[in-house]
Amino acid sequence: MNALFARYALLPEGWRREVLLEWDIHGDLTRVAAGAQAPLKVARADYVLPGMVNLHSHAFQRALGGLTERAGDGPDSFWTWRDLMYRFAARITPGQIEAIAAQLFAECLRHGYTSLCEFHYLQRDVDGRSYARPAETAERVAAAGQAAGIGLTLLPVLYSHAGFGQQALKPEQGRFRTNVDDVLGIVDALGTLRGGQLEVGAAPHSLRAATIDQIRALQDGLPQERPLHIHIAEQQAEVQQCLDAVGRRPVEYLMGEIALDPRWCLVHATHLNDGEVTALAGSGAVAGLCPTTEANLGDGLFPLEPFIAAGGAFGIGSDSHVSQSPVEELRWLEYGQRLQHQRRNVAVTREQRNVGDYLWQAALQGGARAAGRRVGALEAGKRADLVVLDGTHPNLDGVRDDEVLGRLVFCGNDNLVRDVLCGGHWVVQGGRHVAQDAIEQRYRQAVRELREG
Ligand code: NGQ
Ligand code: ZN
Repeated sequence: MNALFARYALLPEGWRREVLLEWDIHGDLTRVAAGAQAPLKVARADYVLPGMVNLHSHAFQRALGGLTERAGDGPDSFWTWRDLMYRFAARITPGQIEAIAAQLFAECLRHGYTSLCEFHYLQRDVDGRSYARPAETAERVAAAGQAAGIGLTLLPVLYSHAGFGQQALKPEQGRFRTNVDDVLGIVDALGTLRGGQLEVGAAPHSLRAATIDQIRALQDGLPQERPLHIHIAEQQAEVQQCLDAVGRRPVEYLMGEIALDPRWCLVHATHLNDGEVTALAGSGAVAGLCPTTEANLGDGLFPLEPFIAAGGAFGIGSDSHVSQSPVEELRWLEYGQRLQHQRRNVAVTREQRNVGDYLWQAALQGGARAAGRRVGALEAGKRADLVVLDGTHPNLDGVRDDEVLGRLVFCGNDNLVRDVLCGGHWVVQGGRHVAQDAIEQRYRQAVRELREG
């Protein structure tokens, strides 16, 4: 039977007791009733959360995680990391992309993500030529999504230049090269895959890699309501290059030229002045925050407190996948602010004083908007995406509903996710992904090939 009875469940209005959840064969929730009677023969759970949205991913980078942590001769930076990443991206095959992505998606599910937005730019063959099917590698990511059972938003990337002023691509960027027509062609080719578990948007890589005219053409050519993502203002050097090129800061420049709305997600948006904070928050666009990668790459800290005060929408992403856990992203998001301001309990509002509850709900709302899919809340009409926590773990033993997310986000390192339902299917049971053995085997094989090749 497609139902679950939760002692406590996090609904849009907050924690509720005795919640009966039902879903249909399409994977949509049909009924969410609090204060219900437990029907006979319906599975029971102690604590149930809506599955989290991972709004920013480059899946292939999962296999590079932890291998760039050795100092070079000069000072290491985002830009020296990027050279290592390019070298890694140069040889990877479509089959390896699929194997790595499936492993990543299974790990994400095991840690409580049920949706993921793939910012997909590795689209050409190793020699820079188009594959016979230009959507080849994107289709591989979609296949991996299906194998793991995660909900996907595929974002084929527009990548035409190496830097501001339409600089020619470097040879090592040859596999990323696309123009607006290429991207719209790939979006079109992926159209047949759209459905409950998959949406297709598009993403200009950055203001470095795409011009404003191209971004406008992409926005105009993409079907209405589809999500648009862009990397922006991640590094101080990028802000300076933008100022030098056009006399305006990246977010200021983008917002001055393109009408941003809730279909947009600005990934990182780390370096903002006060005016940009207010303007971005007011636009309804989502700030795509990736705290573990931003820390790993030495980006800086997002101005979270004024952005929340201005009513801004944000979500979390794991980007380069040094972490596959929403707990770690949310923990670092809050801890970065505490370290910076030398205060506690920063990510709250006047109405919501509970940091864990605020962060989980806010990241769900922003993440759902960025994904452009019916996700992010336990309510009828949304996807049946939920996480059952291990109520027998000592950290959750006897805790009240308003203590659950404090314990989950801010205490310990055990993975408290026991079971995960995604699109109406149980994809994680007892802490294991249902296809874990096969997915891991293919991943190990792919990594072995890459290391030996
Ligand atoms: C990326 N990653 O596209 O993988 C980027 C680095 C760039 C992050 N921004 C490359 N974390 O921005 O040029
Ligand atoms: Zn990125």
